[in-house]
Parts: sequence; C-alpha cells; structure tokens
Amino acid sequence: MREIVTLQVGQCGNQIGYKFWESIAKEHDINPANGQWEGTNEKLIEKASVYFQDIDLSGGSFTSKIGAQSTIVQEKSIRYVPRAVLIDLEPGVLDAIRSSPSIGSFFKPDNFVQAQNGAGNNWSKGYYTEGAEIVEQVLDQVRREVEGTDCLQGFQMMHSLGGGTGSGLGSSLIDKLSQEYPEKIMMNLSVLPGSASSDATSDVVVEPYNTVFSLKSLVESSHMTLPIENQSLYRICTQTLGVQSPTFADVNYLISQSMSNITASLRFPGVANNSDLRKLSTNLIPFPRLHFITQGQAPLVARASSAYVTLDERELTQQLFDPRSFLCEGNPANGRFLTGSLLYRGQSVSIGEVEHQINAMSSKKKAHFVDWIPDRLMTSVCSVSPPHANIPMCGSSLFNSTTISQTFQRILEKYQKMYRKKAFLYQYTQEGMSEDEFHEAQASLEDLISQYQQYQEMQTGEDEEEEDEDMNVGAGAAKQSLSSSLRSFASGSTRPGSSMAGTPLKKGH
Ligand SMILES: Nc1nc2c(ncn2[C@@H]2O[C@H](COP(=O)(O)OP(=O)(O)O)[C@@H](O)[C@H]2O)c(=O)[nH]1
Ligand SMILES: [Mg+2]
Repeated sequence: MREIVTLQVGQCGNQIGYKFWESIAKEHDINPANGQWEGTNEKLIEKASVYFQDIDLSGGSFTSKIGAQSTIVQEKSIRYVPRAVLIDLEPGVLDAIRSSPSIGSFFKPDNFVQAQNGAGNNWSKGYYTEGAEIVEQVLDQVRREVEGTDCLQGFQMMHSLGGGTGSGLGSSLIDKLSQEYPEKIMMNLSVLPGSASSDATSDVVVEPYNTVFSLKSLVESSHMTLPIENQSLYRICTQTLGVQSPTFADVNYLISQSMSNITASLRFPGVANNSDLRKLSTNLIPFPRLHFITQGQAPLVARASSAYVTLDERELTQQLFDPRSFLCEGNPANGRFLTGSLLYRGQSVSIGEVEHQINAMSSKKKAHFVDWIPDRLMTSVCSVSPPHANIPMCGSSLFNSTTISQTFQRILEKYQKMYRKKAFLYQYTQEGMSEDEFHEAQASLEDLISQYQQYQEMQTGEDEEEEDEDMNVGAGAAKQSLSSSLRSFASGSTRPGSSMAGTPLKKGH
C-alpha cells in the first residue's frame, strides 16, 4: 500500500487535523472512539491503510475445532489507527484532543509530542530555540511511523504560517524531512495569515515575518502546498452558507470537507487518475518551485438546504471554476491558470459527461490558461460519495494559478514595511536568527513572485522569439533552460506531468 504519514503542527494544524480525521474516519466507517471498523461495504475499507495503520489485536485469525464437526473461526480484531503525529509547543490543544471521548484514544499516545513554553507567535522560537528542544523527538516518532509502512508515498502537513509553532517548527520539520526522505512527496496544507490578501488587521503583528520565513521553507522543501485563507472561508460561511458569525469550528469543517474530497482518490479504490500524491503533484506542477495550488470546493450549500439541491456534472463543473468556491482569495481572471485538476465524487457521476463538461469549460476559459501547456486539465472520478452528504455529487478543484503571486506580493509589502524600519527584529535575533536570514527569505519570495509573473506573461510565440535572441546574444544558461522547458510543453508531445513523471522532485530548485 502507498501510505501517507500526517504531521499536524501548532494550534491551527491540530484543530484542522482533528476535523480531518473525524471526517475521513466517518467516510471509511471507522469509529474514532475505538478505532473499530463498523461498516459492511469492503470497498470503503480496502485502501484505508493509506491513512490508517491496521493493528491486529487478536494476534491473527485462527480456526479451532469444537467436537467433531463445528468449526469456530475467530474474526480478526483490527484496530485502525491514524498515521498521524500531533505536535505542539504548548499543551492546550493537544490536551483537549487527547481528552476528547469521541476521538482522544484514536491516536497513538506516543504520537502526541508537545512542550510547555509555546512559541509566542515567533517563527524563530519554533524553528530554533523552543522547537529545537522537541524536533528530534518528533522525527523519531515520524521514523517509527515510516517503519510501519510498506511503501511510503509521502507526508502531509497541516499548519498555519502566521503563528510560531506551525510556521517555525513546521518549517524546520519539512526542511529536515526533505533531507532525510528526498524521494518522498511533501504536501502542505498551509493557513495564510488573516490579512494575507487584504488590508484587514491581523491577530498577530509579526505575521508577515513568520509567513515570509515559512514560505522560504515551503518553496524549497514542499512539493505541493495548498494555501488557505481564513478570509475566504469566512466569506463562504457568511455569504453562501448563511452562518452569521463563523467560528474556527465552522471554517475547519469546510477545510476538512475539502481535504476529504481531495484525498478521496488516494483513499478509495477504482480511481484512475490522481491515485497517489506523486501523480497528483506531477500533473499540477510544471516547475518545482511553482507548487502553490488553489483549491475550490463545491457545492457549497448550507447543511439545512442540502436536501433541496439538484446538481449535475455541468453545474458542479461551473461551480468548481467559480472563484467564490475557492479557499483562498484572488480571481483567476487577474492571472493565468498553468494547470488544473478536477476531482469529482458521487455514485451517479458519469465519466463521459465530466469529460464533455471539462472540454466545454476548457474552450470557454481558454483565455484564462497559458497557451503553452496543451493538456492542462486533469480529471478524476471517485464513485464513493461522502456518507453524510444529502447531495448527489460533489467535487474539488485544484488550480495552479499565477494569481497566488498577488497574495504573496501583499505579504511581501507588509514584510518590507516593517523590515525597512527593523521593527520587531530584536525578537528574532535574540533567538539566534541573523539578518542574513531576513534578506534570504525576502529574496526567495521576490524570486517566486517574479517567476509566477514571468510565466503568466509568457506566450508560446514570445518564447520562440526569446530563444532566437538567446542564441544571438548568448544569454545565460538560466534563460536557455527556461526556453527549452517551455518548448517541451509547448510542443504538445507531452503532458505537463508526464515529462516529469518518475523524476524525483528534489529540494532547492
Ligand atoms: N482555519 C483556522 N485557522 C486558525 C485556527 N487556529 C489558529 N488559526 C490561524 O492561525 C494563525 C495563528 O497560528 P496558530 O496556529 O494559533 O499558532 P501556532 O500554535 O504557534 O502554530 C492565525 O492566522 C489564526 O487565524 C484554526 O483552528 N483554524
Ligand atoms: Mg500555539
């Protein structure tokens, strides 16, 4: 089996993680109070070991004879345990999860790794001082989880970037894991700070610092990052779902639904495309650094109205392309899509109809896509619907859109405003950070933004002109390699993913 080990780091990471496990346990008919499978449909449990370790409590099934004829077969007693390590630098959230009667004993007790002092919303405390105290213990638990797998496909981390633990310790962990397991995929679900794409005030004044430092690690060590903005989730709650004052519980529920949909193709059998993290990421990511993927979720209906929703492939596809369904801000009309993946779920979903709708949408939205990746939309259909949904079908979209660079630009501007005056700098340097790290982090984000912008503006024709110029003036290797990689996509002979398939994604591109 191709297993995935989850790391949930800090308050936000653990609160989202807890909802995610609650939600997928339900989908596999596993009772999180005792880890027992309570279902009857084998299809639902067949691939559960991607996310759950199945521990045989009976020591194996056996047959015994009583008298001459009767045979008693002792059923295996399997306990399903999340392949998850729960990490925090303060005890509050982990204590709450551990003491929850409905889910606390679902997780391995040793996999709760925590400290007492907190990270005080300071990335350097999470990365260096406070985080360093427990990072080896975390890595040991992760190694133990990896030993319990047959063929690990990768890691999935949930964390926020604006605080100290999820951001700082989260960064340290992805940096270390990418060195230790360079061939394994690292996927991050990363909550951006509240004010990421607007002038909204933030909870934490140093959020831009924490976020820019985290983004440097994500660029280098993550293979696929799904950024989330609470602002978008609040908007969905108030405008679409009719929730007046949304809480973290409301927004985390939305995130868990989206994560369930995105991972359904990894957790259930019979899905052709996107059936593992590598396929999903190679299809979406034409250049390793540009791996920040916008996710959309549909339908978005208030739970009370779900019984009245009639939905078909056409309507669902339209909603999946609608920016109102996205979990981070930004209208794709202001940028370009590089690639996209549409994941459909539901017993009644027709693959033929999905293809028809995707082709129609692809022509309609042609101007929103770069023209040098021909087969840019991937689809997959999972026939297992979420059990609680009263709706005939649902889905998620994943878009590699250059629009995300506008959000990064706003974060960068906020960072620069403070850094120019060296505001709050001492809080980081006194934890052992050097000013060089500030420069490097800023330069890394500036590079990322300019790469996105470069590809956004690049047209097939321009590329060829540029290539001629390169040859005439003997321009640098970087430009030539850009041209040749574009040419291989533009030639139409390969899909964006297939040209990279099989090549291990490495740190530091
Ligand atoms: N969606 C969501 N965001 C959260 C949650 N808890 C905290 N945040 C956000 O995370 C950021 C603060 O980070 P936090 O996770 O509390 O810090 P840490 O414990 O040091 O990692 C802020 O941007 C919060 O808005 C949560 O449960 N759900
Ligand atoms: Mg915290």
